[in-house]
Amino acid sequence: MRGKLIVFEGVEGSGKTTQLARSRDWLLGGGMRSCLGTLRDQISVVVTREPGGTALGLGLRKLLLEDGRRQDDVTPTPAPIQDRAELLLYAADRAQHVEEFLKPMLAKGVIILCDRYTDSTVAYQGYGRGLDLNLIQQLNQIATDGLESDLTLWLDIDAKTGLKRAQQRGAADRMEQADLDFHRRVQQGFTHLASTYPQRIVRIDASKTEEEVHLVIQKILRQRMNEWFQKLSRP
Ligand code: Z5A
Repeated sequence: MRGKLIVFEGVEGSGKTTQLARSRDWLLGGGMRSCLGTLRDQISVVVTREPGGTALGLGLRKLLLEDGRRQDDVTPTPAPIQDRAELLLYAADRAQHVEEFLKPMLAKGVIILCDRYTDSTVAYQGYGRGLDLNLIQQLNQIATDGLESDLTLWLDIDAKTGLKRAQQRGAADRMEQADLDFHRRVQQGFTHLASTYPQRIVRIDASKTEEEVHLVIQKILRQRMNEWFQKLSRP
């Protein structure tokens, strides 16, 4: 039996990471039993993310998202990462992640919860940075070797509220210093993707409380797991 790839997407501060962790805890803590019955014992759940789901990816994540300079660092300040270079680094991270982690896990029948995937590239590098959307689609195809998510949960929140939440949490990284217009374009990207791929992407109102959002996700996961595994769990 093939596993399933479930992706969490959204702008910064949408609550993806929080909800991914809660979904994992729920699935492992009894949610899977209620959906899968005895099949539960044969299916496991793993979490991963992009960028940074492999050792190579962790290095790329550092390059992409951290300034990485100590106070006593005397090396010259590196030039900013150019938009096309950024796009290719995300693609390299994904190609490695797909081959090293996602495909083998799916082949073992594992349920994968993944923090960001191809839609982030469309939203951030396409809508946010303004790079060619056809080019991004081709690059996503190359990086994934055609591997699409089975379900993408899009946590929809307006960019300003998301940024406020992310800023309250701690230090801003490279992306969070970009202006609000950028994040609004990213949000438009996710909106467009959700209307283009309604079978794959489910919109979730992420402006609600953490608990309310979690209950909505639980309901969707229960429904999908029943659809995916019902036949298998019948005696
Ligand atoms: N990126 C890209 O450009 N292209 C690509 O192809 C890919 C990625 C794959 C890293 O992503 C960056 O990479 C990202 C896009 C870019 N840009 N940035 N920066 P990341 O997922 O690792 O980091 P992030 O997007 O910045 O995620 P985040 O800031 O960790 O946000 P989040 O995961 O959506 O939210 P959270 O950490 O769960 O919650 C944020 C805070 O809000 C936290 O204090 C929570 O306690 C709080 N929170 C959560 N839910 C709620 C609710 N419901 N109400 C109130 N407060 C809440």
